[in-house]
Amino acid sequence: MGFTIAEKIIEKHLVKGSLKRGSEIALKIDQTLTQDATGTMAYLEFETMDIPRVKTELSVAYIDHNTLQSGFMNADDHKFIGSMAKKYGLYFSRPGNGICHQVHLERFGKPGKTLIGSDSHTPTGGGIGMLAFGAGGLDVAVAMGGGEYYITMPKMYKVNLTGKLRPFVSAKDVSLEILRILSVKGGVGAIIEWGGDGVKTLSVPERATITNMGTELGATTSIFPSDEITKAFLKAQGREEDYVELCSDEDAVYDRVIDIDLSTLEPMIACPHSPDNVVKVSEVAGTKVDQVCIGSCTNSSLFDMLKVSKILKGKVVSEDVSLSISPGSKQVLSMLSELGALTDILESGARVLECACGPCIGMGFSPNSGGVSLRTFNRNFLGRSGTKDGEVYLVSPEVAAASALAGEIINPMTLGEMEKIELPSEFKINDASIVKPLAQEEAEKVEIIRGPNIKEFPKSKVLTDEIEAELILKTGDNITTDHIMPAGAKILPYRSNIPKLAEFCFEVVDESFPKRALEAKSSIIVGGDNYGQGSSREHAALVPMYLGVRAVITKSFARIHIANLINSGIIPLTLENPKDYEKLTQGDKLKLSNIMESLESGKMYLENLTTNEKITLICDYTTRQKEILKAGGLLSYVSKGSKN
Ligand code: MIC
Ligand code: SF4
Repeated sequence: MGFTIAEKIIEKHLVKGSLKRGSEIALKIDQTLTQDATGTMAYLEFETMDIPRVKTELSVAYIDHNTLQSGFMNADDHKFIGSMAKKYGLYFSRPGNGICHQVHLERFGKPGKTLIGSDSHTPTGGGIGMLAFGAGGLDVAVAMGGGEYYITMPKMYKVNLTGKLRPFVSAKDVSLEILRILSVKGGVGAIIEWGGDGVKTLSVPERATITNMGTELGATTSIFPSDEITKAFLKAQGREEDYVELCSDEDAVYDRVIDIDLSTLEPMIACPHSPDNVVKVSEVAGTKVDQVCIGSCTNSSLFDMLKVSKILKGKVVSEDVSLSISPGSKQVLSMLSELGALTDILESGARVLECACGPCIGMGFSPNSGGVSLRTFNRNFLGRSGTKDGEVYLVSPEVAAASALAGEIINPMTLGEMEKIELPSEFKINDASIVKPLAQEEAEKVEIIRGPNIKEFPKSKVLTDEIEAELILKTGDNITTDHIMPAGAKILPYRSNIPKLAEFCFEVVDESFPKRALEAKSSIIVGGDNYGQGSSREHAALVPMYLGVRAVITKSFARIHIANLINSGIIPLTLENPKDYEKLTQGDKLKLSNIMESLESGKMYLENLTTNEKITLICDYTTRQKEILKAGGLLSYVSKGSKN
């Protein structure tokens, strides 16, 4: 039996387990990345492991999320992370250098290598044939210390591309089309490999847009072959020596194959408030627009920005629209400037923001009340923009730029000719904003800078054999980590201050949650399907743990979130019969008993003390996960000296 691309990389990095799909495997990790919103916590966790220097081939700490410095908090975190990078042998990408995924692709990613990052869009690296996973900060900290990364060996899906995209149709439309087909949970438990003849028509930035948004499918990761196009990209980045060819075997076995003919696609749009709420742009054309935002790790490459500048050139943005442009990296911005495209963008009346996540994570540029915002981003979850009643749509750069000019949603295919964009054969390389790791001797002398916003890591409780607790919150399906632990300019500065952050937990769902949870002391949350989808933020587990949540019971979980719950010592349980969801009401008194024995048997019984009903729950964990839960979380498990 032949191998898929992912299986080839997994085989080379396998430390434990086998390629049997559905079984637990441990992988050696070559590279790690962190960003600042998850990084502070990841480095606090790394510190407790007492390891003098990172053991990976390469680890990079990026500052790209919390760049609005309104108050000392974010600046404190930047200093902390910078000093950690110096002390422990990491590269440090300074604020302004760009979004982690874009910069990593340009300067560090290598085909055939493994990468984990404390950000769910780390699979962007799959655009150049990396096997790249989003993970919780603690998993990244463990990998920096040389520990393996544990996942369930995924199923393998293949998307077979044929044809070629027409002008004004772009990679983003491919991502939206696959979301329309599969939905936000259609990729759970799978690696999505993109293949077929159509792949040869897609540049690296286009491939990276597609692997980036594979995260929205819930996929474990996404990957493209590494071919001549990858080689040309690496050469243009002055890194031709990093190229290796990678393709799947003819007889590789896939669990599912989906065909997409690129030539038949047309511009697509994800309507509020979910990335899979996809229709054709032509179906909502004419909708008035208040704001347009172009950028984010999905669509901020030079290729995207050049397309935008061509559409804007010589025209003026509608007077009713505010247009923001955030180039993905310093390299992109300075090349736009050299090529004169920045002038075309500025002359159109666009507001150029710094090279960072910005509006994508609610770091400024929130829309007006009830405003319609068209964004080239990857997520449009309720409230994520910072305006609770904002109507956020996800589109390609072409749709965004054309609609910004028109003041309403338009299908750019109606614009006529699109000038062809060629990617340069050489990118402008200037790594001045990347601080290199210090030699060991120098590194040892570095003092860690810790501002007052950096609080101690919260301690989890050792697991008890019985938990009696209140059902403190019952939610519906597809609850995102943005619901559980919202982000945005007001809240993100407290990512290293769990007690303060806790005040905002579930803010968009139920403002009274933090107070009620603290009063209850011990509580249980009940959720529907795909609970915890979206980001990798471990804060969505750490904060509930701090507030006394002992277990979360759902119909199903998203991959990274379930790992984060276990790492935080919260028991994730699934209903054996999803209909039992109806037997649970917020406020019920619940009891879990014989927990230790149940962990072994894989089934746990829940008594609803309020209704006297009994419900069967599944707790089908690996031996390692059981040990982590018993220890009260990964940190206690690791510090107990257990092997990882
Ligand atoms: C996001 O897009 O939601 C984030 C902000 O990048 C998160 C990480 C975080 O919450 O810090 C992600 O995608 O993992
Ligand atoms: Fe940053 Fe947005 Fe990408 Fe998250 S999705 S890494 S916030 S640009």
